[in-house]
Amino acid sequence: MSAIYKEILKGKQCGRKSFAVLVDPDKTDLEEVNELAFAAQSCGVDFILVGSSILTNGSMERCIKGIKEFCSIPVLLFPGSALQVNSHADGILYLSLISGRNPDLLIGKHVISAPLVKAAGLEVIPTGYMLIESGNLTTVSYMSNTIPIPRGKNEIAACTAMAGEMLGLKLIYLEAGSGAREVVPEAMIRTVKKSVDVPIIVGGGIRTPEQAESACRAGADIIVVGNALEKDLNLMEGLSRATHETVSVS
Ligand code: 1GP
Repeated sequence: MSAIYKEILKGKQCGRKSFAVLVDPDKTDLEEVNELAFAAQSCGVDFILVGSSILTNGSMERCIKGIKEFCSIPVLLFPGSALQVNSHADGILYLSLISGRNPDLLIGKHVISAPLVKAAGLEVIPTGYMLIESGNLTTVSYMSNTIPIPRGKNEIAACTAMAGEMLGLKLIYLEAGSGAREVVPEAMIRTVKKSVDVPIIVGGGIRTPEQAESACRAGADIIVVGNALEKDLNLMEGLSRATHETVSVS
Protein backbone atom coordinates (compact mmCIF):
# COMPACT_ATOMS: atom_id res chain seq x y z
CA MET A 1 0.00 0.00 0.00
CA SER A 2 1.23 3.52 -0.73
CA ALA A 3 2.96 5.48 2.02
CA ILE A 4 0.67 8.49 2.49
CA TYR A 5 -2.54 6.49 2.47
CA LYS A 6 -0.98 4.03 4.88
CA GLU A 7 -0.34 6.93 7.29
CA ILE A 8 -3.92 8.14 6.92
CA LEU A 9 -5.26 4.66 7.67
CA LYS A 10 -2.93 4.26 10.62
CA GLY A 11 -4.23 7.55 12.03
CA LYS A 12 -7.82 6.42 11.65
CA GLN A 13 -7.14 3.04 13.23
CA CYS A 14 -5.59 4.54 16.35
CA GLY A 15 -8.13 7.40 16.53
CA ARG A 16 -5.55 10.09 15.80
CA LYS A 17 -6.99 13.04 13.91
CA SER A 18 -4.96 14.80 11.22
CA PHE A 19 -4.79 18.44 10.28
CA ALA A 20 -4.31 19.54 6.68
CA VAL A 21 -3.72 23.02 5.32
CA LEU A 22 -5.02 23.97 1.89
CA VAL A 23 -2.87 26.32 -0.16
CA ASP A 24 -4.42 28.11 -3.12
CA PRO A 25 -1.53 28.96 -5.50
CA ASP A 26 -3.55 31.86 -6.88
CA LYS A 27 -4.07 33.61 -3.58
CA THR A 28 -0.68 33.09 -2.02
CA ASP A 29 2.60 34.64 -3.15
CA LEU A 30 5.92 32.85 -2.72
CA GLU A 31 6.90 34.63 0.48
CA GLU A 32 3.53 33.77 2.04
CA VAL A 33 3.92 30.16 0.91
CA ASN A 34 7.35 29.95 2.56
CA GLU A 35 5.98 31.46 5.75
CA LEU A 36 3.00 29.10 5.76
CA ALA A 37 5.22 26.05 5.22
CA PHE A 38 7.51 27.09 8.05
CA ALA A 39 4.53 27.60 10.38
CA ALA A 40 2.99 24.28 9.28
CA GLN A 41 6.13 22.41 10.24
CA SER A 42 6.25 23.94 13.70
CA CYS A 43 2.48 23.45 14.29
CA GLY A 44 2.63 19.73 13.47
CA VAL A 45 0.48 19.95 10.33
CA ASP A 46 0.10 16.48 8.80
CA PHE A 47 -0.60 17.26 5.14
CA ILE A 48 -0.51 20.23 2.80
CA LEU A 49 -3.07 20.27 0.00
CA VAL A 50 -2.39 22.40 -3.06
CA GLY A 51 -5.00 23.29 -5.63
CA SER A 52 -7.95 25.44 -6.53
CA SER A 53 -11.20 25.35 -8.49
CA ILE A 54 -9.70 27.91 -10.83
CA LEU A 55 -6.12 29.00 -11.38
CA THR A 56 -5.40 32.36 -13.01
CA ASN A 57 -1.93 33.72 -12.26
CA GLY A 58 -0.64 31.16 -9.75
CA SER A 59 1.82 28.36 -10.48
CA MET A 60 1.42 24.89 -8.96
CA GLU A 61 5.09 24.13 -9.41
CA ARG A 62 6.38 27.33 -7.84
CA CYS A 63 3.95 26.90 -4.94
CA ILE A 64 4.91 23.25 -4.26
CA LYS A 65 8.63 24.04 -4.46
CA GLY A 66 8.08 26.98 -2.11
CA ILE A 67 6.43 24.65 0.40
CA LYS A 68 9.06 21.94 0.14
CA GLU A 69 11.87 24.40 0.69
CA PHE A 70 10.58 25.11 4.19
CA CYS A 71 9.00 21.87 5.42
CA SER A 72 8.99 18.11 5.00
CA ILE A 73 5.21 17.66 5.25
CA PRO A 74 3.68 15.50 2.47
CA VAL A 75 2.16 17.65 -0.28
CA LEU A 76 -1.02 16.37 -1.90
CA LEU A 77 -2.53 17.79 -5.06
CA PHE A 78 -6.16 18.80 -4.67
CA PRO A 79 -6.69 19.60 -8.32
CA GLY A 80 -9.42 21.70 -9.85
CA SER A 81 -8.42 20.46 -13.31
CA ALA A 82 -5.96 18.27 -15.20
CA LEU A 83 -3.79 21.39 -15.66
CA GLN A 84 -2.97 21.24 -11.94
CA VAL A 85 -1.25 17.84 -12.09
CA ASN A 86 2.38 18.32 -11.06
CA SER A 87 5.17 15.84 -10.41
CA HIS A 88 6.72 17.87 -7.58
CA ALA A 89 3.93 16.87 -5.19
CA ASP A 90 3.98 13.60 -3.26
CA GLY A 91 0.49 12.44 -4.03
CA ILE A 92 -2.87 13.39 -5.45
CA LEU A 93 -6.40 13.26 -4.13
CA TYR A 94 -7.87 11.83 -7.33
CA LEU A 95 -11.32 13.30 -6.96
CA SER A 96 -14.61 11.91 -8.22
CA LEU A 97 -17.42 14.37 -7.57
CA ILE A 98 -19.86 11.70 -6.42
CA SER A 99 -22.43 14.11 -4.97
CA GLY A 100 -22.99 15.50 -8.47
CA ARG A 101 -24.27 14.15 -11.74
CA ASN A 102 -21.75 15.77 -14.02
CA PRO A 103 -20.20 12.87 -15.99
CA ASP A 104 -17.10 14.92 -16.75
CA LEU A 105 -16.25 15.03 -13.04
CA LEU A 106 -17.14 11.38 -12.51
CA ILE A 107 -14.97 10.01 -15.35
CA GLY A 108 -14.38 12.48 -18.22
CA LYS A 109 -11.58 14.55 -16.63
CA HIS A 110 -10.03 11.36 -15.28
CA VAL A 111 -9.62 9.97 -18.77
CA ILE A 112 -7.81 13.16 -19.76
CA SER A 113 -5.64 13.37 -16.65
CA ALA A 114 -4.80 9.66 -16.18
CA PRO A 115 -1.69 9.62 -18.41
CA LEU A 116 -0.44 12.86 -16.82
CA VAL A 117 -0.92 11.49 -13.32
CA LYS A 118 0.80 8.24 -14.22
CA ALA A 119 3.76 10.02 -15.81
CA ALA A 120 4.09 12.29 -12.76
CA GLY A 121 4.67 9.23 -10.56
CA LEU A 122 2.34 10.52 -7.84
CA GLU A 123 0.77 8.40 -5.13
CA VAL A 124 -2.85 8.26 -6.22
CA ILE A 125 -5.53 8.33 -3.53
CA PRO A 126 -8.97 7.82 -5.12
CA THR A 127 -11.30 10.17 -3.25
CA GLY A 128 -15.08 10.49 -3.23
CA TYR A 129 -15.67 14.24 -3.23
CA MET A 130 -19.05 15.30 -1.87
CA LEU A 131 -20.31 18.87 -1.91
CA ILE A 132 -22.61 19.78 0.95
CA GLU A 133 -24.96 22.78 0.90
CA SER A 134 -23.40 25.53 3.00
CA GLY A 135 -25.62 28.59 2.88
CA ASN A 136 -24.05 30.31 -0.12
CA LEU A 137 -23.20 29.44 -3.72
CA THR A 138 -19.58 28.29 -3.53
CA THR A 139 -17.00 28.47 -6.31
CA VAL A 140 -16.72 24.70 -6.45
CA SER A 141 -20.47 24.27 -6.87
CA TYR A 142 -20.62 26.91 -9.61
CA MET A 143 -17.51 25.64 -11.41
CA SER A 144 -18.53 21.98 -11.22
CA ASN A 145 -22.05 22.73 -12.37
CA THR A 146 -23.43 20.43 -9.68
CA ILE A 147 -25.96 20.80 -6.88
CA PRO A 148 -24.64 20.13 -3.37
CA ILE A 149 -26.37 17.62 -1.09
CA PRO A 150 -28.95 19.52 1.04
CA ARG A 151 -27.77 20.08 4.62
CA GLY A 152 -30.55 18.07 6.24
CA LYS A 153 -30.30 15.05 3.96
CA ASN A 154 -27.98 12.87 6.02
CA GLU A 155 -29.24 9.66 4.43
CA ILE A 156 -28.42 10.90 0.93
CA ALA A 157 -24.93 11.77 2.12
CA ALA A 158 -24.54 8.35 3.77
CA CYS A 159 -25.76 6.43 0.71
CA THR A 160 -23.51 8.49 -1.57
CA ALA A 161 -20.49 7.78 0.63
CA MET A 162 -21.38 4.07 0.80
CA ALA A 163 -21.63 3.88 -2.98
CA GLY A 164 -18.26 5.61 -3.28
CA GLU A 165 -16.69 3.13 -0.90
CA MET A 166 -18.23 0.19 -2.75
CA LEU A 167 -16.80 1.56 -6.00
CA GLY A 168 -13.35 1.40 -4.42
CA LEU A 169 -12.76 5.02 -3.38
CA LYS A 170 -10.31 5.21 -0.47
CA LEU A 171 -11.35 8.49 1.15
CA ILE A 172 -14.57 10.43 1.47
CA TYR A 173 -14.22 14.23 1.42
CA LEU A 174 -17.21 16.13 2.83
CA GLU A 175 -16.83 19.61 1.37
CA ALA A 176 -18.83 22.69 2.33
CA GLY A 177 -16.77 24.71 -0.19
CA SER A 178 -13.94 27.15 0.29
CA GLY A 179 -15.04 30.08 2.42
CA ALA A 180 -18.40 28.42 3.11
CA ARG A 181 -20.76 30.34 5.36
CA GLU A 182 -21.73 27.16 7.23
CA VAL A 183 -19.54 24.14 7.88
CA VAL A 184 -20.61 20.54 7.15
CA PRO A 185 -23.27 19.67 9.78
CA GLU A 186 -22.07 17.42 12.61
CA ALA A 187 -25.09 15.15 12.26
CA MET A 188 -24.18 14.51 8.63
CA ILE A 189 -20.55 13.72 9.49
CA ARG A 190 -21.78 11.33 12.19
CA THR A 191 -24.19 9.54 9.81
CA VAL A 192 -21.56 9.19 7.09
CA LYS A 193 -19.03 7.96 9.64
CA LYS A 194 -21.37 5.15 10.70
CA SER A 195 -21.91 4.14 7.08
CA VAL A 196 -18.37 3.75 5.75
CA ASP A 197 -15.05 2.39 6.95
CA VAL A 198 -12.78 4.57 4.83
CA PRO A 199 -11.31 7.74 6.41
CA ILE A 200 -13.35 10.93 6.18
CA ILE A 201 -11.98 14.38 5.35
CA VAL A 202 -14.03 17.44 6.31
CA GLY A 203 -13.41 20.95 5.03
CA GLY A 204 -14.96 24.23 4.00
CA GLY A 205 -15.62 27.23 6.22
CA ILE A 206 -13.75 25.95 9.29
CA ARG A 207 -12.41 29.02 11.09
CA THR A 208 -12.13 28.15 14.79
CA PRO A 209 -10.60 25.41 16.94
CA GLU A 210 -14.12 24.69 18.25
CA GLN A 211 -15.39 23.95 14.73
CA ALA A 212 -12.41 21.68 14.06
CA GLU A 213 -13.01 19.89 17.35
CA SER A 214 -16.74 19.41 16.65
CA ALA A 215 -16.05 17.95 13.21
CA CYS A 216 -13.48 15.58 14.72
CA ARG A 217 -15.83 14.51 17.51
CA ALA A 218 -18.50 13.79 14.93
CA GLY A 219 -16.13 11.49 13.08
CA ALA A 220 -13.84 13.45 10.74
CA ASP A 221 -10.40 11.84 10.44
CA ILE A 222 -8.79 14.78 8.65
CA ILE A 223 -9.67 18.48 8.96
CA VAL A 224 -8.82 20.84 6.08
CA VAL A 225 -8.50 24.60 6.51
CA GLY A 226 -7.56 27.09 3.78
CA ASN A 227 -9.30 30.48 3.79
CA ALA A 228 -9.06 31.21 7.51
CA LEU A 229 -5.29 30.69 7.40
CA GLU A 230 -4.92 32.91 4.34
CA LYS A 231 -6.44 35.65 6.46
CA ASP A 232 -4.57 34.90 9.69
CA LEU A 233 -1.69 32.44 9.90
CA ASN A 234 -1.72 32.73 13.69
CA LEU A 235 -4.86 30.57 13.74
CA MET A 236 -2.85 27.55 12.63
CA GLU A 237 -1.51 26.54 16.01
CA GLY A 238 -4.92 26.49 17.72
CA LEU A 239 -6.63 24.69 14.82
CA SER A 240 -3.90 22.08 14.63
CA ARG A 241 -3.89 21.53 18.40
CA ALA A 242 -7.69 21.25 18.60
CA THR A 243 -7.67 18.66 15.81
CA HIS A 244 -4.87 16.59 17.30
CA GLU A 245 -6.27 16.64 20.82
CA THR A 246 -9.76 15.48 19.82
CA VAL A 247 -11.01 11.92 19.70
CA SER A 248 -14.20 10.62 18.08
CA VAL A 249 -17.04 9.88 20.42
CA SER A 250 -19.24 8.25 17.78
C1 1GP B 1 -11.92 23.90 0.41
O1 1GP B 1 -12.29 22.32 2.15
C2 1GP B 1 -11.42 23.28 1.67
O2 1GP B 1 -11.84 23.03 -0.63
C3 1GP B 1 -11.07 24.33 2.70
O3 1GP B 1 -12.08 25.29 2.81
O4 1GP B 1 -10.87 27.42 2.46
O5 1GP B 1 -13.07 27.40 3.64
O6 1GP B 1 -11.04 26.50 4.75
P1 1GP B 1 -11.75 26.74 3.45
